[in-house]
Amino acid sequence: MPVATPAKRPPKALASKPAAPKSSVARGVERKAVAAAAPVAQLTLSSKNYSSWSLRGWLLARFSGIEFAESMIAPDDVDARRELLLLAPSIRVPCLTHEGARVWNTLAIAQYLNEIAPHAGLMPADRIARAHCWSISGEMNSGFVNLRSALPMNLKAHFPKHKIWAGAQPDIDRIVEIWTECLATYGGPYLFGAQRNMADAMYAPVATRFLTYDVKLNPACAGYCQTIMAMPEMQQWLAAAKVEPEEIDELDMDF
Ligand SMILES: N[C@@H](CCC(=O)N[C@@H](CS)C(=O)NCC(=O)O)C(=O)O
Repeated sequence: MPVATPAKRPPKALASKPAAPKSSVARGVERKAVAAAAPVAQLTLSSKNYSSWSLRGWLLARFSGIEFAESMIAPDDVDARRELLLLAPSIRVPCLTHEGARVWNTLAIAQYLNEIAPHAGLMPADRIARAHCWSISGEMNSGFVNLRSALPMNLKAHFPKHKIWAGAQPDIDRIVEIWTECLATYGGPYLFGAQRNMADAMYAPVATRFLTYDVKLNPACAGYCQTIMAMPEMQQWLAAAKVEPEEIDELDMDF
């Protein structure tokens, strides 16, 4: 489980429940256990409601099974941005630091996590499936610009009957084609079969957008969106996003 270390504003959703009083011996044992288990990895993120790349990086880290601390940077915090520059020259999130390594691109994070947690199944074991997985993950990383700008991630919002801008439709059509082919080839419920992997982390924020903006999908793709939303990690992220205080007005209106 990740440990939250907020940089400036503590995310309320991550506050832990008050614990029952413990004896001093029990507290000592607990302190040692906490010290031994302190995560060596730190994942820098911004908004849980709006930052789709943060969600991708966080899902990858959770799928990998590594222990990590979250460091939250408010999107409008100039000082925090300066600190981020020391970690990520791109001044973008997500950024992972781990045992001297700094990794600041989602695909690079996936590759790095796969190296340190090779048995977590972040990438398919089969060479041909792995090539397919990298190809569609790369397509997400570098493409679908119209979809990303026309339908920004906003987990708190729901815009039923949203009118999709025609420029975004080819992106939606291509994603439907990718998902339909994967689900038919590997048998679902995830893109590469029974085990969720890098590709599911890459496309998870697309599933949320399709639901937020009421995008009409074929039954296989609609089912895939539900599979993504039902993942326990996704539920945890959504719960934290829903109580985040930051609001970006332009993204909250029905446009
Ligand atoms: N393809 C990049 C995209 C990273 C990205 O665009 N991150 C956004 C957050 S959603 C960001 O940090 N934008 C700069 C900002 O918020 O100021 C990656 O894989 O990490």
